[in-house]
Amino acid sequence: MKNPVPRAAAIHDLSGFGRTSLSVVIPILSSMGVQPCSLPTAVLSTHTGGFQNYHFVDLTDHMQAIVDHWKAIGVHFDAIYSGFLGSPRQIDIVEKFIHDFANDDQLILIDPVLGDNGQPYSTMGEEMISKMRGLIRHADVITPNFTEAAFLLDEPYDPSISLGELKTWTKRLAAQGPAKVIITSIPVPEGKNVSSVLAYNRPDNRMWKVDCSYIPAHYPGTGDIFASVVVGSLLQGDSLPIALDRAVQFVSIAIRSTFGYDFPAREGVLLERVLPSLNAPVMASSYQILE
Ligand code: PXL
Repeated sequence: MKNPVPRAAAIHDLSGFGRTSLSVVIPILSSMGVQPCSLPTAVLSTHTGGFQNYHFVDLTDHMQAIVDHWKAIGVHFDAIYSGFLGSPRQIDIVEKFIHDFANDDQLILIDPVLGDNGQPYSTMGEEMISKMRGLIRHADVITPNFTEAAFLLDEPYDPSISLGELKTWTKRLAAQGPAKVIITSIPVPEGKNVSSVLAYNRPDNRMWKVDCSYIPAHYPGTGDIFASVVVGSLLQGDSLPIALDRAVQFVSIAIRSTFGYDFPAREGVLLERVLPSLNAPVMASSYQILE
């Protein structure tokens, strides 16, 4: 039986304070008319970016039991969406999840969270990077940032990379399995305060780029927000360049709505202020066609 609204398995941690992971994934998917089903990887008092002494409960040992129950009651997913994973064993569980719940006409988006600004996150060693290379083979869509794309391809992190070289990166990543590759946070050396996002669709060999004006503030969770909007948009039937546009515009408006306030960036963007804009029709589009 077809689900009355699209249903997505959301495999992320739950950080209670600070707007990252399930705390942003659930409201965004719900706002976009997608039912989120959480498979939590861990529960934390706060996310790890900018907070000390957070309490962390690893749920790795409980994940398979949750999955087994879902299997027993015959849950059908229209999408499988994973983000921050805490250990190589969790990557194995996600891989098995995809194998067990795969069906035709399903969206599998893997956000290969590994690092940023040329550096791996503290929990991401060589083994995590190598296991993530295996996991993305099972995805339809991946959303690495520029740093993660370099790690996945075993390329040096070079912010002065040319657009031509980046285009080959998207194709090399797509050759590993995913039909759609979106690389975010690409530095634009000649443009001050801009970064860009590149998307490639392997089946028809087309590529798009969106430039974003950069605000000098870093808010944790914007990668999770970006990927969640892409999931919602694709499940609504949008094309890849429109999904890209909607995700870039939503992250930009969320950051701009937040920047004027004087409060700690570690608390994340003021998602509650901008969430209703996800229900607005697509009014403006800024993607450029590259190929
Ligand atoms: O993707 C952001 C994120 C997710 N989960 C945890 C984090 C962060 C960012 O800091 O710490 C636990």
